[in-house]
Amino acid sequence: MRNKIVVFIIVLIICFSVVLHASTKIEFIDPKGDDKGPGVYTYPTNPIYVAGSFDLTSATIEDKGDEILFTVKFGAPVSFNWGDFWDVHQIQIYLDMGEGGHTETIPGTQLMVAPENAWEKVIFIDPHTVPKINGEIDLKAANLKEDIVLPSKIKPIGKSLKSTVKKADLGIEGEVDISTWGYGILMLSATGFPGNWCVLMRRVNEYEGDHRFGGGADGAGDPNVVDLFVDDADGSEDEKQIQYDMLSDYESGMDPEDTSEDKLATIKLVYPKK
Ligand SMILES: [Ca+2]
Ligand SMILES: [Ca+2]
Ligand SMILES: [Ca+2]
Repeated sequence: MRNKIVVFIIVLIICFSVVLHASTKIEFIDPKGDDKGPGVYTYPTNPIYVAGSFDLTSATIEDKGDEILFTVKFGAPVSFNWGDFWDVHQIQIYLDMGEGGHTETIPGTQLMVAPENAWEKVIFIDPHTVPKINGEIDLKAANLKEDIVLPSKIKPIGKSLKSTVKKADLGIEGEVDISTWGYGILMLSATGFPGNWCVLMRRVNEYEGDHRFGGGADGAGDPNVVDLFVDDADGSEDEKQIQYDMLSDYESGMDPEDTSEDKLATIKLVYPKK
């Protein structure tokens, strides 16, 4: 009888810890209508860039045991006209998982991360094939290659992209508390014909074009990021201005191949626990 009670208690503890473990879920919210980078970016004019496509609305990060599920939502449904897997979105999720890390971002993003938020891994969510993505990383971001992580599975559905990432691919062994990490979730646009130094992201120019965002610079100093989560990521209206201020603090020359006059903007990541 006593043994049965002990077994019962052990089973209870296991069930309870599984429930606790599976319940680690983080939610971020972003205000609507701030899909204009530093406040002045405009969409490309081609109708494939549907209004709201790049407007982040929310994100959840769920600990699923051996995997982490990242769900990023935005203001218009994903479309499937020309991309290998979907059309226009590229999402990068920078993770500050501990001391130290990188402050530069994937080439072509044209941002820095604040040193106190330096990142260990970035999840790269892009509609091109894995060989194409890896080829671009080898060519343009070899120094970051081991810290750029591709999801094991991506599901484009409705107004969202759901990406499954193996913990092993993040270098994690054993227990981890994902609510202690910092998150930099950026919305860009993907292109199969990027600039020489850009890893598959679409560039922002001074004036918008068929497939170019407008409101930035023709040089390389302006961030090619249309929206991101900032501050507490609770979706309050003041987060729009915080984003605009962060992303507008750049200087750019006129020549995209000459970066000597450029000063990149610096972003801060979002932390669930403060
Ligand atoms: Ca938004
Ligand atoms: Ca770090
Ligand atoms: Ca935002």
